Formats: sequence, structure tokens, C-alpha cells
Amino acid sequence: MEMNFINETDPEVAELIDKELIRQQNTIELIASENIASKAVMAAAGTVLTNKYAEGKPYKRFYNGCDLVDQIETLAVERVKKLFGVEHANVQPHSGAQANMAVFFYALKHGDTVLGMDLSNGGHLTHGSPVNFSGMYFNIVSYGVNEYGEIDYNNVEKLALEHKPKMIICGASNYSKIIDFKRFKEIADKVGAYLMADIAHIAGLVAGGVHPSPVGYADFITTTTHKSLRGPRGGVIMCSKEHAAGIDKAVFPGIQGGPLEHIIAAKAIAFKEALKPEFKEYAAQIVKNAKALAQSLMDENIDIVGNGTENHVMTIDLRKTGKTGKDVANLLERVGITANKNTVPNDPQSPFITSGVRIGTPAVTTRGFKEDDMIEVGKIIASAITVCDNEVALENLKARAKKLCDKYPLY
Ligand code: DSN
Repeated sequence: MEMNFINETDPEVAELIDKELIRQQNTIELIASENIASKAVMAAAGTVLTNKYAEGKPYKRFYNGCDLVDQIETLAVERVKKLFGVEHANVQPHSGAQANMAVFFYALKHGDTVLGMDLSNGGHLTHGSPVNFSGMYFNIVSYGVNEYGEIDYNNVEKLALEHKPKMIICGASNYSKIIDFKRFKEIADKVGAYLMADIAHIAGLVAGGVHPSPVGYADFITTTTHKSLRGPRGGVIMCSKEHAAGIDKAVFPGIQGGPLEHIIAAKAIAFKEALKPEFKEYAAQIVKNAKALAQSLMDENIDIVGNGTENHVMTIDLRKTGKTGKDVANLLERVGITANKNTVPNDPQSPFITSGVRIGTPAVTTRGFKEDDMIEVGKIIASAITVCDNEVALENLKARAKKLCDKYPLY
């Protein structure tokens, strides 16, 4: 029905949205940060709530007419608090980057030292990249991963003792091992630093009980809501009561204006979905699928950084194939698999070319893929890398990928 409204007003945009639905239906989505939101989540994001200004917090707004959005935002807050077992949550950040920015704004002063994971080692732009506000306005010290793709906690401790950061950031955009939040907390305590856990990638796994939680260790927990958590595109900050008022002020009026109440309603629905027992099964299946995919690739003689995965994501290491991440990501798109190029530890290539491809299983798991399907996906990827110049063979692989897509309709 919504598409009819769009079509009446703007057939050009409607056609492109229609085509994007077909693209998603006919593609095996392995971008580790993407997912497939439910119809209810999407419907809430397209409601009259987009019309409402509601600066401030529920029941303490600057504008009138907020009674109903107050109730909706309160539902979102209470549900996410229950889901993660936290004392306080702010559901207004428009994105994960803004959630992180608000924590920086509250916890740090311009020029303070922050210890975070390097972007090319799996960290995030907002963990101190020189091209991001975090790297421009703060003194960043970075830690990375060893050749097995693991954080060297002793090295993190050494850097912390040497540089005395005001805040340490853990959590990553491309890290396939379990994060030891307790160890990070011990390091932070040794130097009196705040600990921020950015769980954007693993939030669904934490909520589903298949990855340890940072609650009780991290002073601030930030996440996006659209990755493994499977909600609308947006962010959340969680913390103890001690930091609640300061974090809320950092979000508004610190870095944002009016909250997106239509997206907050969609977040409330996603949190309700994640509180259901089925979500635990989903989270467990994401990890089972990732392990099956990693094994299938390694069985086909494809290297995986760290020889496997403990969560939802892994990086194919292409160094021995002589191919680049950029080429293979494009090649995979050619056969109906979407992924992104990514650096591997000590990558000889630039971040624009890379020697790796990051792949993850949250989206395909939502579609219903199981371990057997992941084995087939691994075989398709491995064959594509091998037969990359043979058009007939690539067409054949595309047909195999399409068969899997047809087996699991998107909506
Ligand atoms: N762009 C996200 C990812 O792909 O991991 C990080 O925000």
C-alpha cells in the first residue's frame, strides 16, 4: 500500500525502491553489518510520527503535543533496558556514530587521550580515525590485532599504562573473536580510564545470549539498532544511573536536535522482537551459520583470518591468491553475493584496494539459511575466486546463488 502512495507522487523513486527490493531478494547479503528488518519495524518508520518535533526527554519536552510520542519513547527505553539489563538508556541517537559522539562529548574534553582500535585492524571510524571527529579533536592512541586477528590484551595494557587514556574503547566493526570485556575493564581501572563498549556489530548476539555482555564492565555501551539487532537504522547509548543525566544532555541539546520518533517507534518494535525467545534461536543460528561458512571456505582452501570465527563475521584473506579484496568483492557481486572489501592484519594493500573481504551471517540467517546453505555459499565463493575469468562458470555460480535466494524469500 505504501508503495502505491509513493508511486502516485513519485514514480521515479517508487521504481528505484521496487528495484532495490528485487536486488535484495536476488542477492545473498553477506555484508556483516546489514540485516533485514521486519515489516512491522519498516512500517513504523513510515508513519505520522515523522511529523512530530519532540526535543527533550519523555515528559520533559520543549514542545506540546508529545503525550503519545512520550509513551512510545518510554516503551523503547524500558524494552532496551530490559533486553540488555541496564539502568539507563537513551534511544535518541540517530546513528551509532552519533551515539559514540555523545559519549565523547560527555566523558572527554577536547584533546584528551583515547585508546581505541585502529580502523584498518577492525575498529570503527569513530574510534579515532584521523578523518573523523574522534581523531581530529582527541589525542588517539590505537591498538590493533595480531596476525591471528586477535587483540593482544597485554599490548593494550602496555599502551594504556604508557599513555594514560581518559577513555578506552572496545568493540569493533570487523573482529571475529569474543571480546573480553572483563579484561578491558581491568586495564581501564589500572589507569582510571572510562571504558566504552561499542557493541554495534554484536548487539544481537549479546541480546540473544551468545556473546558475553559488557554490562557491569563498561561505563558506556553504544550500539546501532540495525545490524545483528535487526531493527531500524539508528543508535542507542546505555549506561548506569550515575551517567544518565550527562549522557542525555550530551545527546540533546549537545549534539542533536529533535529525535526521530518514527524511528524510535521502530526501535521499540525491534526491541520487543528481540525480547522474544525466538530471537535467542536466531542469535545462536547466526553463529552456527558463520562457523559453517568459515569451515566451508577453509575446506575449499580459502584462508580465513584467525582460522575461523567465534561470532557473526570473518575476513577472507586473499593474499595467497594474488587477488585483491576490491576485485573479489566486485566479483562476488557479479555472482549475486554482496560483501565488502576489508583490510587483513598487516595488509600490504591500501584500504581502498585491500587483501581481504569481510563476510557475515546476520542477514542470511534472518532469511532462514541454515548450515547446509552456508556450506553451499562457501563453495560458491571459493569457486568464484578460482574461476574468476570464466564467464560461463560465473553464470553457473550466479544461478546457484539465485537458487538459494529463491529458497528463502525476503518478505
Ligand atoms: N559501516 C558499518 C559496518 O559496516 O561495519 C560500521 O558502522
